[in-house]
Amino acid sequence: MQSDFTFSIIKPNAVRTGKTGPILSMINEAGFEISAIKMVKMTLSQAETFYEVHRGRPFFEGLVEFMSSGPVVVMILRHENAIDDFRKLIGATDPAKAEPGTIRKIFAVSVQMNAVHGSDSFENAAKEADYFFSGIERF
Ligand code: IDP
Ligand code: MG
Repeated sequence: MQSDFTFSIIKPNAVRTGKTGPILSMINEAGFEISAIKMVKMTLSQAETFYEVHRGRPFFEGLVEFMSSGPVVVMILRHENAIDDFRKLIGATDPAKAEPGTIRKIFAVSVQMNAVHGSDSFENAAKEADYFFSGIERF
């Protein structure tokens, strides 16, 4: 489905190693407009809620532990066809399979620590944006 916004997270590994600026710069150069942004540190239980759809998968526990291990940058990004275009900009989940020049290819250190999250559908983008941002925090 077409959508004019998506939701993204710069994951703890990337924030911790000083990649926030370079990643924001790539997002900016690709033409996405930041319509909400802040830094948060999720509790384990908040990360579990965010990744609820993956509960039961073999990687779930490691993932939520990782995502609550340090601050992340959460944002709402505007662009025509935002969801698909942003997934193209970040590349495949597994950085080994990501296209050259994608954010994950450049900044991921493993499948788990793959630098960024991008919503996979309009419904999830709306839900994820609402999970982190109140009305007065988005423009
Ligand atoms: P996506 O982030 O590309 O949408 P999902 O399948 O939704 O990928 O998985 C959510 C996140 O869970 C991934 O971004 C990655 O951090 C982690 N993950 C997915 N599959 C694996 C795996 O096989 N091993 C370790 N972590 C994984
Ligand atoms: Mg996903």
